Amino acid sequence: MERLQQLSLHATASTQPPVAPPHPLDPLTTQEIKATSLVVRSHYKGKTLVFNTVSLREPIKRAYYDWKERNGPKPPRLAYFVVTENDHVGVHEGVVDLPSLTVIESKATSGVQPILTPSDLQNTEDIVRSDPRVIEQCEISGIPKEEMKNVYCDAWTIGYDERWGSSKRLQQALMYWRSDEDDSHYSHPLDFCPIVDMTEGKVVYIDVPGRRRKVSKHKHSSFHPKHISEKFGTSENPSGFRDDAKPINITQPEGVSFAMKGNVMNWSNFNFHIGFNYREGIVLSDMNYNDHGNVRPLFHRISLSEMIVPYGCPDFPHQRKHALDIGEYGAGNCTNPLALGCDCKGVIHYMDAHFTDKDGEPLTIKNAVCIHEEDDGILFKHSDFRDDFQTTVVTRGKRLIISQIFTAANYEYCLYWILRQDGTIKLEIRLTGILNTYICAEDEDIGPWGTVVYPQVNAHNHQHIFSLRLDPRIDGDNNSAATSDSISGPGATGSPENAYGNAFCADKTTFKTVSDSLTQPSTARTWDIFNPSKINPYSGKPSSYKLVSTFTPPLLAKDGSLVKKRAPWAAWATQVVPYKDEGVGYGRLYPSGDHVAQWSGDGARGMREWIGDGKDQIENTDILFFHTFGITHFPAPEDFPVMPTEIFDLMLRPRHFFTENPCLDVKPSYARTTKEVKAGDKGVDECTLDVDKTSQLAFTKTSGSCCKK
Ligand code: ABN
Ligand code: CU
Repeated sequence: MERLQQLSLHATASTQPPVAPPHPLDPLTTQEIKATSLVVRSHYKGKTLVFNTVSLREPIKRAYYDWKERNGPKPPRLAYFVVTENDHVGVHEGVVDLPSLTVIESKATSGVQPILTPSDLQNTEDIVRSDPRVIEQCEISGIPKEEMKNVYCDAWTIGYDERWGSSKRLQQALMYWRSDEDDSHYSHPLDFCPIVDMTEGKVVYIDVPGRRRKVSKHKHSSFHPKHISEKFGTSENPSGFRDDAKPINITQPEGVSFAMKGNVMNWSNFNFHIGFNYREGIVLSDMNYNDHGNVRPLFHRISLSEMIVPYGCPDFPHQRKHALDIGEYGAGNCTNPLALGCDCKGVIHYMDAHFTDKDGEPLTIKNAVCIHEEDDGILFKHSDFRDDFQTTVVTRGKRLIISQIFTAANYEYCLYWILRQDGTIKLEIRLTGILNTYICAEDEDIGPWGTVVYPQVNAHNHQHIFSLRLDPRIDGDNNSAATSDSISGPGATGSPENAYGNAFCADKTTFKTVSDSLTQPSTARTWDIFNPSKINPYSGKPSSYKLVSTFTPPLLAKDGSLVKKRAPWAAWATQVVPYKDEGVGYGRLYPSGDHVAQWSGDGARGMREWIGDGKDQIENTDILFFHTFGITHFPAPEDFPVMPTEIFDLMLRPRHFFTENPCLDVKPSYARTTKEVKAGDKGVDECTLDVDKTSQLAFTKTSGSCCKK
């Protein structure tokens, strides 16, 4: 308490506002976080506060472009905060104006709880281990009380449990046992689930199943090098690792071909701002493409706005396992520091991420965002068969990758935002880490709801479903969206309109209202986001970005389920709503609501509110395009004890945006015209010019020469 008083005295004494970073979308600096918490402390003087969130309140879109494009003033520098107070359950949130060091908005919201931070999850194990009723349950499971130090739990938000609703700030503790500190505990789940009141710091209930299962006596299944050595090591090869580990090194002798001015990236005609926040993690904003001097807007903002991992076991209390990892924990809060040479290879630029700790002190994750380039294979190529393919052009591409990795207790999500030189924007997700597991008895029939991935380990079926939020600005603020279906031509084979039966075309249906935009995927479906006022002079079609996304599983939870109530957006592949400056992050950011933890799913929040009666007009106006994608995961033994990365992706491709291949101006690696071939001229040859000094033949000593002479 003494420390708190000291800090609040400091708050009133501090008159100097922190220096703002250069760009209005730059995340808060550590000084700004500290200044915010001092102001907040003095605002709530006398209260015992726990800091939960201090993050940039981004400027509203109009204010941003007034500054950026219309010579207007710099938008106000604002910090958004959430604190909890011991005598009030719910969310205390507000906004601090940093230049004046004043709280300009504050409110208390009940019916929900704030996002859980890593620090909220760190004490739970100690609380659980020392609770006498948990010790008793461990004894029933076959773990004597002297062994409590070997009992572990993954602390999850309770999601929503109607026995308590949102009246207390609760966690469910998914229980496990290790025989040794270095074990992976996921091969030894326990069968009961304590509920912990975070404010009281105590266990309030324990869910105990009807059928008891003793902890498994099988050896732990782990994956660290010492366990691999124990498992596979031989006297000739004690490590047990495969003997094929020749290094693959990446060389970029001249460094990178991107430039960063603060957080603003310039790369191969793309220009955009890279932001990062506690919740969405990486945010790409104000993205433009320089089309031979004409700077054309693409997207105002791109981010992952929510996700849900619903599990499919119908038995109580497994219905509670449906983590909304972005809204309940934060892809930013859970982000990893990345290591050069392992997480990221090549020439890397890193960005740190700054959050608040529970005392309002800045907390920094070093190297949270990795920015680098990779060779991207062939960008385009054509050879002429007339001279045995000697007339040729082959141009290699490179790609820019902005990535982060976050840990959601058991799983790792590796997020790669990838730009290609043809204007394509890709998102690739690599899912790794460990399955969430539950115990099964040796003789148990677990039914169709999971897979036995190791003796006595049941991994329940589940889905990993994301919401991609796009705030498009394709050639301007007013955009439309449409489905684009590949369809066979009308009429039967032999009919006048399709005499040979081979006809097919793209059938585009523009969304007029929000209801029209609530679409489902089909095998032949893509979606277009376009500017109806900007027509391509060649194709006569509007300037577009096409969303190509094939990892689009149906939401398997039914109407009335907690999952569908709390993540209504997950039931549609797309939802397009008008942009509005409203909500915690201005501009309809979070489709499961501003505060997700312990939301019952009732009432109109987030996407349900934005859809409303579905009648809002969304044609040729400022729209937000949400896309649901992901995978359904039926676990298998190959996913255990740690899962090899499972990859899923989507892309946004320019279509009718350019008047020709936009990367013709990328220099080829090798090109010869027919005349050059006839005259024996070299043409463009980056191979024999010894530019590529590192390529070589695998089984001879000859180096260079990738190309036929
Ligand atoms: N998957 C649930 C979760 C995420 C982050 C931290 C704890 C639990
Ligand atoms: Cu999974």
